[in-house]
Amino acid sequence: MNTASHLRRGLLLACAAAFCGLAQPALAQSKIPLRISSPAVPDDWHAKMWTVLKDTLEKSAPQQFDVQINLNASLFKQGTEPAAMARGNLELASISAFDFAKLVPAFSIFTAGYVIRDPQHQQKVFNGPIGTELFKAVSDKMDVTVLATVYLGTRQLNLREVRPVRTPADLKGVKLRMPGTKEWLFLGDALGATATPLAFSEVYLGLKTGTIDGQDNPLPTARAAKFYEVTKQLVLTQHLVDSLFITISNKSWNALTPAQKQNVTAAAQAAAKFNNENRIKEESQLVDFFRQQGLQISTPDVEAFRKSVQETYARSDYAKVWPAGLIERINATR
Ligand code: KDO
Repeated sequence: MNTASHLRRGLLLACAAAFCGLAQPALAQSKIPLRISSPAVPDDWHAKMWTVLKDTLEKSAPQQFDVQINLNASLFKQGTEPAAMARGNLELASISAFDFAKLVPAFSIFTAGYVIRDPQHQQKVFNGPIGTELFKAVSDKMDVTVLATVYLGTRQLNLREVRPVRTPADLKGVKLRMPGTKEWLFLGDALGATATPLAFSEVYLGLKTGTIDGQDNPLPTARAAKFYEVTKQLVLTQHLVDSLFITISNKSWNALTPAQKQNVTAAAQAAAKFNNENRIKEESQLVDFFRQQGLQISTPDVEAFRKSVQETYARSDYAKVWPAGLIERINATR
């Protein structure tokens, strides 16, 4: 090699190195951000599921996404996630039926107690034609796409002091904490209690200090958030088979390639599956755990609760906007 070609080669190598140097951060920057916000505590299954989503996506689409998991409502307050997504400040979240119902009134059917029977029924309803129709309305009105249905668990009552509870009348005057929207408060009142709004992150302290008399949540959440440390009774009302929906903003969704859409959907579904399987398994074991923690376990007259709650909803304005025949179709889904 003569001196000139030596020089040329050196120059080329130097340019390549410089290009690589520039290309490296550019590549990092070009990763698609997927910011997640959840009020869940880190030890709960629907918090851990986000790591499953992140890992699954990293395997199927290496280096393409920058998944950022924010728990404990550290990024956005509980219930404000849909607005953050609409503003373009958040890409992914697990949204509840209660938050969908604010803009898609038909969704309030799933905020009513004793509508969904169990986790299997829930998956069949949302993975079938009813889910397709309602998720389309959610996409049209809220500009977000639902990717998977998460079983949050079956909500039970959890009281600070022991009291006899057989029917809704026994909850008269009980300050039952509910998340702070009218749909949630309606459910608390329908149970016979005095619904009191409070953010999830404040419930432990509220129970400890007595600003509230009780809270309702699925057992795995009561375990993960350590509510058993500050309560004395569990009342197994089974009043709501609760759902969360892994949802992505349409702005982010529409910017993905078909392959990326497939990968993100598969990762969301893997996350939901991880949550659902673990939560169902844990739910079946937790009554014993709470008993060991010293809580009194009460089995109320669930039929009395069901009847009273269903009648309250049937009389309400919510039922007026439920599409004709929807409750029958939900009931007939097997
Ligand atoms: C709660 O605040 O009781 C609730 O269970 C409501 C759910 O919709 C969901 O926001 C959940 O909290 C959080 O994910 C914390 O577990």
